[in-house]
Amino acid sequence: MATNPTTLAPRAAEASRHGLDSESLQRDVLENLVSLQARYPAIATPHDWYMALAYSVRDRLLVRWVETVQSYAARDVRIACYLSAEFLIGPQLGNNLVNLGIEADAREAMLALGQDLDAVMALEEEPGLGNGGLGRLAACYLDSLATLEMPAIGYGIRYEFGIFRQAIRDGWQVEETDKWLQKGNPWEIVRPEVAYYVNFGGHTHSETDAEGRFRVRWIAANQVKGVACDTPVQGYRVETCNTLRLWRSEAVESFDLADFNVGDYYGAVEQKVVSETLSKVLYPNDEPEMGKRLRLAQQYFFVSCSLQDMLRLLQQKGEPIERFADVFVAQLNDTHPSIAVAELMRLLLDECGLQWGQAWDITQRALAYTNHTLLPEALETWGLPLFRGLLPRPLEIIYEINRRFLDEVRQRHPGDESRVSRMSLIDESGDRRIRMAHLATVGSHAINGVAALHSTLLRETVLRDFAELWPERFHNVTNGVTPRRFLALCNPGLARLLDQTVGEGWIADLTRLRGLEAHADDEAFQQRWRAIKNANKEALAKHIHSATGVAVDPRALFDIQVKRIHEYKRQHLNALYIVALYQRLRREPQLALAPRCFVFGGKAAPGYAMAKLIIRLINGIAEVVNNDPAMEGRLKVVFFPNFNVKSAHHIYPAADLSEQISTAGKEASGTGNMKFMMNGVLTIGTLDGANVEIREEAGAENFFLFGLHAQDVERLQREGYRPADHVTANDELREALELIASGHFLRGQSDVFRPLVENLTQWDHFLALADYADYVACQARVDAAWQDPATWTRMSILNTARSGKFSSDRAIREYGDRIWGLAPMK
Ligand code: TH1
Repeated sequence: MATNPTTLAPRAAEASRHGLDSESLQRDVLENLVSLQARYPAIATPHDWYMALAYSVRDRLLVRWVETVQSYAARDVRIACYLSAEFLIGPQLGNNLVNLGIEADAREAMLALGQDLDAVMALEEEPGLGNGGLGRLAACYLDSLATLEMPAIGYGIRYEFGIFRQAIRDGWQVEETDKWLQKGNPWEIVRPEVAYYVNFGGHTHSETDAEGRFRVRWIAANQVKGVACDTPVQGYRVETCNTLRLWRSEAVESFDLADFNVGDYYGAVEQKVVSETLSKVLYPNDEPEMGKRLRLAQQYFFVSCSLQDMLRLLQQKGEPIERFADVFVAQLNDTHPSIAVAELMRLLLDECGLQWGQAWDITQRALAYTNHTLLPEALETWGLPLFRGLLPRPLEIIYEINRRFLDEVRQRHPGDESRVSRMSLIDESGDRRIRMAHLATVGSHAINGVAALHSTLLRETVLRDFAELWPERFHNVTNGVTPRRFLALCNPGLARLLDQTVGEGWIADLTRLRGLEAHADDEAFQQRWRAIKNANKEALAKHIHSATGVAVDPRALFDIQVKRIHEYKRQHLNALYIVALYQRLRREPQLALAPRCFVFGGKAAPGYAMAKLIIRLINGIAEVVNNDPAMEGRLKVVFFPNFNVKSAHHIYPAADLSEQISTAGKEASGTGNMKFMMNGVLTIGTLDGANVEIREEAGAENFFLFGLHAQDVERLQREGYRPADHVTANDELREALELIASGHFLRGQSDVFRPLVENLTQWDHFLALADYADYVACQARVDAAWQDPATWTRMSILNTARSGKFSSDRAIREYGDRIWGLAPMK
């Protein structure tokens, strides 16, 4: 590195670098206990010990963090900015220990202080700043960006309340607020000096400035201040420590003052409350959009702060505005940050004084868009009155983008006005609405889907006209997950065996797991493999017992479906099968079926009645099955409450079978499917999302496939699907539906599950009944394979061995190569 006066002198850096050994950790923990928690060992609470250790670990990140930030400022690098309304980062302590390579030292240090590391780690509150897969993906990508030493910043919202806590009362989901910040957050560094103002409401005013140039001024009715709250993101065993920068909203002083001057004290305070509401709570909807004004305000708020921050960093680097897209590339995580297209244009035009052509060129080169869903109800649109009221200037810019874009379409396809209205950024069919996916597509140089099948369907359906116009802009980047958290951290037993078998290199290069294939048939190896799985199952059984009171037998087949509750994910298909099994076993107690324990976990959006009913049904089935002596040793059903990153750590490693049974064409990718695969779990699944590629990698013989293909689903729905035909044709299915409708699983109350059964028999939008028979047949193949431990274990080993593709490191390399023009610095 060239001499840079602002860089820490090597000696100063060395001095502030804390030792990574257990003695120095122990010393620092003790010191922090006193100096930060004001406690001494005899009276320290377990949480005090957690805080003292967390601060000691954080200190070890800080030098790397500061040096990383300095090197990005000083060097000629392109920085990837990942813009996302959600970062489901999960607990930080364990992950930082793994990535720093000091887990064993920390364990030793805590032991010397009379503390158990696992118990201390279990005390960390989960930062639940996301709903599900989309938010967790963003967090996995940050881990890989740092590990690959790629210059990157994550930008999002620092919600005061993350995803709600799910309690189960009388079988129903009850939402409780997530007070994750109550005891403080040791990983966060607030930077009051890094703050920006964001406009809302008011009107615009055109004027000619002193040099005779036309300029637009936005006279806002209201401003909100965004303050940077940073979290370090340490790469795995590297010096790079990147930044996750989340914006917290605050009231703007000057606006208060104006009100104070006219004596409106209460008005001023109210304004303050409104401003702080912006980053108060995460919207708990996964997939379907809400169309709420506050949600749009949140999106604009964090996007504007982030883009302003990038402009400031550009200036700090001494680069001219013309170089913006050479220094930054911003990835839009779904349409939630797609207002960036208009906001970057506004900043370049109104604040930096660029001409339209140049501003548009920079915007398109700087932005790229990832689509995560094709479900029509999840595609974001905003009604014009709402949008105009909140963001009058961005709306004008969107109109101008649209005018120019539609001119281009008309030139390419003269006279094709139906194409023009299909592609317009404004949907004029009903009340006029802005189509955010179109805005993101038009404003980006690259558009991608998240699995091969999804990217193909994206090009053929939702964005077909755009893919025809700009085929070269469309890509696929199949999702990935980090093997640090979802293997090394959560499955230490298996990690040790992998270290011994293929060497420690697998953690940073997951394709090395291929080396396991040679051991797949080795009996001694198989035995060790099974012993690890069994230990994980015993541990999960304990968690299940303490969370639900249900005792499960670790020797049973653990058949697990954990994910958000949604009709397209078809938890009810799984439930129907359990009811059918239950009836079979009652009729034929001698049936040679392997004992199974079905585990469900996942939250329903608070306003999604059918999803909540599915939760109630599962709990109803669990109550009946688990209390029926005839089912003892045969069947168990568990609904694990409040599925989140923390509980996921215990669940993935303990599963035998992973349920990935969405209607083909509906699940864009899935990422839980990958976490299960890495942990040696076999999949029963449809040809949907990344399942297709999982099966390709694992080998068809190591995957339990069933169900309609995406084209069949599309055709059936087009030609008219009649679910009742499947009921008539299948006695077992009919009886299962009747038993549910009778109230058998709700202490005789027959009205409660009626809507669910009627929905299935009349509409069945996600074709659960059409896939039912094949699902049941496939489950019989699962049962047969399970009854032969050598076969099962071989399949399990091969699944782990062939999971290399699903590392987020591979995905991030692809983004770097194909979309960002950014290579790992290593
Ligand atoms: C999910 C997709 O459903 C899932 O298939 C995919 O693996 C994951 O994203 C990551 O790519 C989505 N989550 C959301 C959340 C919201 C809106 C749309 C989607 S798509 C709020």
